[in-house]
Amino acid sequence: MKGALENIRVTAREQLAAANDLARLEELRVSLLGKKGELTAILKQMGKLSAEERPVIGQLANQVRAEIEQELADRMAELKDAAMNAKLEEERIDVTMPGFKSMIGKTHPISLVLDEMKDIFIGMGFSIVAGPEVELDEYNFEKLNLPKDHPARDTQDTFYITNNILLRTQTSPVQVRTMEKQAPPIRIISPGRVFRSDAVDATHSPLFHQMEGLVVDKGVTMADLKGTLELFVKKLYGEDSVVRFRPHHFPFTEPSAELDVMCFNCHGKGCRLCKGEGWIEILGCGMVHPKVLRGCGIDPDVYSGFAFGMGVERIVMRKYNIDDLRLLFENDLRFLDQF
Ligand code: 2NM
Repeated sequence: MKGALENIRVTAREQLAAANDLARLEELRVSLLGKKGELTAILKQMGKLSAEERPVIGQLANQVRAEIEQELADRMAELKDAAMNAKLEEERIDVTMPGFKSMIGKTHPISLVLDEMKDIFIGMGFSIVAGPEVELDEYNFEKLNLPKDHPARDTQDTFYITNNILLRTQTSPVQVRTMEKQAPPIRIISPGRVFRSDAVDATHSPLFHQMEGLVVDKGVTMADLKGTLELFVKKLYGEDSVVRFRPHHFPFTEPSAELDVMCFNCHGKGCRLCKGEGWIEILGCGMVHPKVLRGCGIDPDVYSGFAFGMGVERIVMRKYNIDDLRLLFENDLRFLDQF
């Protein structure tokens, strides 16, 4: 029995040294130390030994077992080390190689300006409201005091889907829907995409962005309109901006006006930027027409309101000195990467 144990000790050592991978090591562990292994088989026969022999053989068996376990662990560590070294060698990195430039996304300039504009109105207590881009004629025109025969409805400008379904040409239908749903006080802005059947050129696109706003409450006056919009322009273009309100006409507001800001380039003298005007038009606005309020279920004898609307792209182009609208829609990364 002693001989058998010595034999196991020697052959185990040889086998372990020859094992070249972890699978083979596991095989050896089972065959050497497992329940059906050689060592166990010997220990099972211990009962046959005499009382003097038993502790001697038992001690030797334990020693052999401990040795095999140790050698198994050592060999396993060696193999893992070797595997790691091989992996490191294989994955060796040449730190002198030129790197790859990672492309990091940017916020689109239209979104940058929209975010800035939204923040200004949120700061004044406005909420942001969205609405459908596919609209009913009723909401896009009829309820805004633009009856079927109105010249401003020129069919050439509108993408009709059916006789009474169209792509919204302005975000005003969002204001109409809000007035119908919500009792005053109302203080909202509606930024979003609008659609007009225009040929693409440096200043026209069939899809562009608008931001409109609406305030309805008891006792809202033209003074509220002027104060709110002047504050907006000063936040957007700087505290030293000079604005003027110029009479205008919209079917959905009465009275109506356009807001101009004094040209920041020539300070009113007239230059290329303002096309010799000295002033740059920023937005349209006015007191919501009583017919529009009534049509939305709001009593114009109790409530009044002001509304405004502006094109976002024109503000973006002025802010970043972009002379061709198409640059904003082509998504050329060389252009977009500059913002
Ligand atoms: C503008 C100019 C003036 C406007 C009016 C309304 C509504 F629904 F309240 F009647 N929404 N937006 C409005 C007024 C829009 O855009 C140049």
